Amino acid sequence: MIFVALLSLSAATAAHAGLELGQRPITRTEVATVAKKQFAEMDADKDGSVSPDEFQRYREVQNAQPDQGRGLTHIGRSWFDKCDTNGDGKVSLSEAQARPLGLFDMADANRDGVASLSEQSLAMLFIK
Ligand SMILES: [Ca+2]
Ligand SMILES: [Ca+2]
Repeated sequence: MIFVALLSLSAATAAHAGLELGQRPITRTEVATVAKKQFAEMDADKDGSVSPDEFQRYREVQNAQPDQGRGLTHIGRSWFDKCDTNGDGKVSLSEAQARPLGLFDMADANRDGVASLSEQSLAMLFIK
């Protein structure tokens, strides 16, 4: 049990680090995949939505890790409120993906599905 938890934690950390802005080109598919993985980690009871409690627990685990990724898929304190766009008190997978994908689309100025390093450096002025 603990081993599995540790495994999924290190995977989460790698995923966060991988989508750090300004390191390398990022694809739209990657953003969707990372957001989906984070969602699955947060949805502890696997009922297909993240409740405020599940979000809180995820944040506690995340805060215990020293090096947190920033950027498109960063899960910050206001993540829940920003993602719950229909205001039903839970975050669905599509809501969880909509935000990072929206940020990605903003960065991907030429709409080729890849945020190049120069596109990201522009986007960093707006995101954060
Ligand atoms: Ca849930
Ligand atoms: Ca919702």
